[in-house]
Amino acid sequence: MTARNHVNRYKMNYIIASLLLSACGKSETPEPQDSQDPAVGEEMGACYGNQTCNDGLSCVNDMCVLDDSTDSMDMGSQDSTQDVDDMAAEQDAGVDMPDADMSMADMMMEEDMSEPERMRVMESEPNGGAMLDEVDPLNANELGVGTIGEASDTDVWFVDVQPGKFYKVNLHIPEGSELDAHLTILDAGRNDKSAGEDYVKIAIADAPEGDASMTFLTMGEGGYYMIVRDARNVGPQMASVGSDAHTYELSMDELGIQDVQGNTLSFDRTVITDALESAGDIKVYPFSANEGNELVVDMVASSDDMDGRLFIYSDTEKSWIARQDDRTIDNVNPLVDAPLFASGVMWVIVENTLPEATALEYSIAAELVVD
Ligand SMILES: [Ca+2]
Ligand SMILES: [Ca+2]
Ligand SMILES: [Ca+2]
Repeated sequence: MTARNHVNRYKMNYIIASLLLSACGKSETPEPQDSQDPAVGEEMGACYGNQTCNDGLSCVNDMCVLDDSTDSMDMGSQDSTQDVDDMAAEQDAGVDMPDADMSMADMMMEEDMSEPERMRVMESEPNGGAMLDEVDPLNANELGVGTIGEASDTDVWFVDVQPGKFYKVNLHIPEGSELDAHLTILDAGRNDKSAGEDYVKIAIADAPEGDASMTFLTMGEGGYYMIVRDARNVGPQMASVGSDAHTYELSMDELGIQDVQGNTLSFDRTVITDALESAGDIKVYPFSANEGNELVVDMVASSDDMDGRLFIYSDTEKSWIARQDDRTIDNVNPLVDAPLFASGVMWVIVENTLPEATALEYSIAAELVVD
């Protein structure tokens, strides 16, 4: 290994270590509040102002009810009545049969057929992210297949994506795999800065032997790294886990904004409640504004289980123009209070930075001062 290799590997490990610290940091928050009856957008709750509900629900007579058309999401074979075009296109695009010249071909046929079929891309080690040639490229319609082969193994995949798109990334643990899923997504370096200085988010297994998944908004240029590790190899104890049996499959699907849109936010300081559906989920609140307008967004988690983070994304700038994580050293709830330096369509993005969080309700209020 070359000296530069060492340096770069050190750098990546440093990035991983520091982002881990930031993600597992402070957790003091205001007193927990009890949640009320079904919130707007939830099952049996009222519809949003635009007559929509949360995923899996339909707005009927201004009440959100279970939508049986969501079954179609499981299979790519159905002509849906109101399915998202993007989703259908994504699934069509994924129906590429790989060449049958691999020994994996037979295994593929025995895989869970409820997943849309994708081109399988096998990792090529070392794939440790230390240099460009140690990163495996992955496209949105492909399935990255790899193994945490030894305790020191870190697998880094690179996705080159356009800004302003929502992706759900899934680190799938195949049946029989011994991997304890741990997934990190970070920017691959932008604006002459190191990887991970702009954006980092971590997801862990959603259940014992479960997958790790998260949704994120692509911002800026340069693409993203997706880092796969075994959770037992992460953290201070740095256990030594890895073998041919620590297998995984990594995929990403583009979502439409309707898949991630939150309850209606009125930008007049009205406090609304909302919730992320999982620790790695995001919620998006669209609005329009002009340069020089003053934006305030105040988000408070309902319990200290959740640690919120805010981004203000500008469609004009194709990147975030304001962000906030912890409002004070003792309060991890984010508060954006800033003049905007862009005009046009923008999104307030709510995220959670604690991958183990399960209570994901929060209140949010915003104000746009046009003066
Ligand atoms: Ca590997
Ligand atoms: Ca590797
Ligand atoms: Ca925070």
